Amino acid sequence: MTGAVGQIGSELTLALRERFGNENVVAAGHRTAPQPALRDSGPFETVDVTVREDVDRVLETYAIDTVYHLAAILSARGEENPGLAWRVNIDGLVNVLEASRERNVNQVCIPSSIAVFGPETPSDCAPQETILLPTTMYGVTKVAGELLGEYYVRRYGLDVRGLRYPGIISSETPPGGGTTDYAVDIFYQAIQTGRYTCFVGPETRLPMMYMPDCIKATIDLMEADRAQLVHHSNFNVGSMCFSAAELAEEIRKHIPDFVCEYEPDFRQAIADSWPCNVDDRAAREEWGWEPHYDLASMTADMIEQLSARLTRTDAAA
Ligand code: AKB
Repeated sequence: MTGAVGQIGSELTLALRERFGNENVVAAGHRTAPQPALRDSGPFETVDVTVREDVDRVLETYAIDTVYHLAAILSARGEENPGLAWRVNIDGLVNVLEASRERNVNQVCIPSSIAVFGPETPSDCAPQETILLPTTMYGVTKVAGELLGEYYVRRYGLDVRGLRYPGIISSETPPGGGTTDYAVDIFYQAIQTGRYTCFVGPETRLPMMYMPDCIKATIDLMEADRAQLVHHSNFNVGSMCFSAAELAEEIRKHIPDFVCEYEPDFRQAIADSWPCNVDDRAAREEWGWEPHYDLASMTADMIEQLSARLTRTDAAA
């Protein structure tokens, strides 16, 4: 698991360790120190995916048969440093695909994102096959990543699979550097201070998914019968879709004095370039995708999980 210290990687690693045994899932992170639960439950390696020798060393040492390549620079950070986004998201991906091909790895999971879409894509129910003209470097690298995935399937027979993740909401590891991060930050701030200043406007409506559904989607796709797959590295997966104001309203059902203000910054333009929901019929038909959480059940669970760990620090506490 590259990117194992990140928002999705950290929880996916623990889910896979529970499924396949702690010693059988190697967590690989870059600079950030691993969380104790991750560090203490199984092997951990420091890996820079842009360094081919690092990738080779871990595949070789542990005789890896399946790679989950979660390491990536997300949309907002990618706009601050497009060169870094290209190096990590493309050079890193090519290193992982080449090392996997040469070492006869069975399967490679390469996540994509709703960031492949752009302003020309239909915003309501973005089709599986549609215009992919992203305006961010992150989106550019994700489109190229999907195409590389399909190329490795066709040219080398490598079993590459991937989903177009929407914004992922979770209570364990905070996200970093994404445009959809507001949908997680808002919960921390609502519980800790009762106030949040949102960096996109109240009407901003994006596709989102709760982490348990994200883990389920990823594992279900990886375990799907290969013969049933028409698509490989670019599945749309829908779950929920709400505006920032609707999220704040839902939180207010649990924290009635919660105040949300809006000060859009450069991330507004990125959010505006993405669709508000996606057509995921291919995922439903080819490998049985079905989400479990909606806005109400996700919000209730987030508040329960975070309230057990965080304390309110403001005067209203
Ligand atoms: C981001 O906001 O950049 C990511 C994504 C939608 O891929 N969460």
